[in-house]
Amino acid sequence: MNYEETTQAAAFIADATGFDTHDAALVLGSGLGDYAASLPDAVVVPYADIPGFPVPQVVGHGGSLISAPVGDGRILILSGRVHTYEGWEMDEVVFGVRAVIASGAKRVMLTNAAGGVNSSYSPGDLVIIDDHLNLTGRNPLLGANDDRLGPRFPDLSTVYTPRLRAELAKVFTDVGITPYEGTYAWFLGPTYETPAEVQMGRTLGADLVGMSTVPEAIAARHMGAEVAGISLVTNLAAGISPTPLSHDEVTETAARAKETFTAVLDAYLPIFVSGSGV
Ligand code: 8IG
Repeated sequence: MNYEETTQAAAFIADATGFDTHDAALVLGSGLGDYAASLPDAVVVPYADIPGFPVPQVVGHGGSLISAPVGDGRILILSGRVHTYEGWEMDEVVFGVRAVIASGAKRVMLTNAAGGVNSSYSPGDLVIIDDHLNLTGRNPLLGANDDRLGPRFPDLSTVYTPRLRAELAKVFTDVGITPYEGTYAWFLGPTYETPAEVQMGRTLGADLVGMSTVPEAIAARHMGAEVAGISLVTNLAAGISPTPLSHDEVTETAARAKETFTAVLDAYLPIFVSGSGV
């Protein structure tokens, strides 16, 4: 079922973009969605046109898939994602990532806005994800396994490929920011955590807390793609921040960090797409 729908979506993407294959993919998180608009010669395909694609219920923006030339290859960018807290099924949450991998992407960069738990971080910092904690009890691979997608018991020893993390760290340094690395804990949401839950996360090894990314990373590794992740710390998590959390704070910080985020992606994507290393 998943395999057929994924393959159909990939066939549609090849047809709609005019490119049989793509090299890599990028998922843009909250507040980071307009990066794709800056890329020249992009082909935009609304999610609503792609068979099987879940369409985010955000007023005025149903999300779109963008195909663009980058360096010596092509990238597919998912601008807009759906979350488990909105009531989407796991299969729907990972549909986009599966479709871009079926379209040829061998590497997937996942980006998100997240709460900072590590006290070294400040709002506006970018952090390279080095590992994750799945604290939700959900998993996109629950249920019968389709061996055409990947193995029954995927190894998750290196979800976030060390080589890609090292390349990103070098790019962070080159653009003049600290190459923080951190472990991302997936909480279901939609509530932000209580201070006690943030302390629990800290005790368990979390540096970041958020409501996305982990299911996509799992589905991508299942299919054999390599994964890189970047979190934008938009707020300090509850109990670490002296003030209550608000979505407005998140949006404002994302807007302020846009320049740095753009600088990192502009410098790194050609390397990421070529797969050749730094
Ligand atoms: I942005 O503090 C953002 N997303 N779970 N906690 C969780 N998700 C988030 C947070 C946060 N900030």
